[in-house]
Amino acid sequence: MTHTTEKLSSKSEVLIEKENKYGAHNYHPLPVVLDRGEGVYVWDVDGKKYYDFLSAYSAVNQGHCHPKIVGAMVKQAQTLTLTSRAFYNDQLGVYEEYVTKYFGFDKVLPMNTGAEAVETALKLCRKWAYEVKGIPEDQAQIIVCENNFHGRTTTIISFSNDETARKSFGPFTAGFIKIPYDDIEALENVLKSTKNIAGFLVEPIQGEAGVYVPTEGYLAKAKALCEQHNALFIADEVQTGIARTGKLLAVHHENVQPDILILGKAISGGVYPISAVLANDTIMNVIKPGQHGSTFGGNPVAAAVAIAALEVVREENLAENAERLGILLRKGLNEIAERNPLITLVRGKGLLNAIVINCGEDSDLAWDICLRFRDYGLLAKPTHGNKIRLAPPLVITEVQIQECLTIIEKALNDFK
Ligand code: IF1
Repeated sequence: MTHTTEKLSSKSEVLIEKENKYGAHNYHPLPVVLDRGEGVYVWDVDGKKYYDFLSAYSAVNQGHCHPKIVGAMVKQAQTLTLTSRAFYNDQLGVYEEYVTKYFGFDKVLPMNTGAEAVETALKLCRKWAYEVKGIPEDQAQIIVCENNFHGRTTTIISFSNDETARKSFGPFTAGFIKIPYDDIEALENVLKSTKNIAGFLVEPIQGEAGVYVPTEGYLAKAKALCEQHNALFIADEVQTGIARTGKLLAVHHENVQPDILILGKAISGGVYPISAVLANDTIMNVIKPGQHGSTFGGNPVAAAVAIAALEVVREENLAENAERLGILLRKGLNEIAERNPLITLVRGKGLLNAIVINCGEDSDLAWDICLRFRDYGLLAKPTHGNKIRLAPPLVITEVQIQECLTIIEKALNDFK
C-alpha cells in the first residue's frame, strides 16, 4: 500500500528520516512528529496543537503528563528505582494491597508490558489446569477467539489469525483452540467436546479488529459456561480496562468478575510500562518461587506510578465521564453519518469507538482521512484499512468533544 504524504516541515522530515534510517521498519506511523503532551492535547515539533484521539492505544486514559502521576514517578525515581525481586522494597506491598482491593482479587502478579501479562496469564492458567483441575501433563488447551489481539510474543502470535503478524515467525506454540468471537454456541461446543480445557482467553471488546463490541450478554454467558465446565475465564482488559469503556472494567457492563484479569497500558496512565495479572488464591498460589518473574516487574517506580494512576481514575470520575461523553460522541458521529455517507457504521462503548469508512480494506481512503484530521488538528489512526479508531483521553470535556465532532465532519466533507 502506498500512502500519500503531504508537505512536512524540514524539522519533522529530518526526524522522520532518522527513524527511517536507524530504526527497524516495524511500524508505519502517521507523518506527524510530537514533542509535548498535556491532557487531551499533543503538540508537534513545529508547535501545532492536536486533539489526541488515539491515546497511545488507550494507555493515556488519564490524559498526557498527568501531574499527579508524573509527580509520583519523579518522586520515586529520585528515591529508589529498582531492587529486582531478589529483595523486598517499601512500595510493592503497598501497591499490591491497593490494586487487589481496587479490582477485588486476592493477589496480583506484576509485570511490565501487556504481552508479558498475557503470557503470565497463560502460564498461570496451564499450571492451574495441571495442578488443580487435574488435566494430564501437556494436554491443556486454552480457547481463544478469531481476530484476537493479545500482543506480539511468539506464543501469542501462535494463536493470532493476522497473517502479517505471524508470517515467517513459526514454529508456533501448540495448545490453543480458536473459535469465532461473540459465538456462545461455539464456546459451549468446545467446552463440551473435551475435558482438557484449561481456560478461555477473551477481549471484552476486540480492539484491533476495529472496536468490535460483542452481543449484550455474551461475556456473562461465557463466564457461566466456563464455571460450569471448570475452565478459567481470562479477560484481557489491557485495552478495554481502567475506565476506557465507561466502567472500570469492560466486563463490569455484564457484572462479570473474571478468574484471571489482565491489565496494562492505562494502569500507568501511559507514563511507564506497567502490567498486572490478578487472580484469587486458588489460582495464583500455583506459582511458586523461581517459576515466573521479571527484573522490572513490581519495581518501586511502577508501584508508585500505578497507585497514582488508579487514584486519578477514581478522583476524576473517569469511568462516568467516558460513559457520558461516549454517548455524546457516538450521537454526534451518527448525525454526521446521516449527512455524509462516507461513514457506514459507528460503534463502540464509552470512549473506545470506531467509525467504518465506506471503502474496501485495501483502500487508502481511511488513511487519507486521518491525514486530513491531522491537518485540521486531530490525530487518529486507521485500523484494518477502513476503520478509524476514535479514543480520546478520558479527561476530555463536552465542549472539546463538540469541537472534535466539528473537525471530524469538516475533514470528512472534503472527501464527499
Ligand atoms: C502495537 C493493536 C491496540 C492489546 C490487548 C495485549 C496487548 C495489546 C487487548 C499487548 C496491545 C497495542 C499494541 C500496539 C498497538 C495496540 C493495539 F492495534 F495492535 F491492537 F491497542 F488496539 N492485549 N495493543 O490491545 O500489550 O505488549 O503492547 O503492552 O503497536 O503493537 P503490549
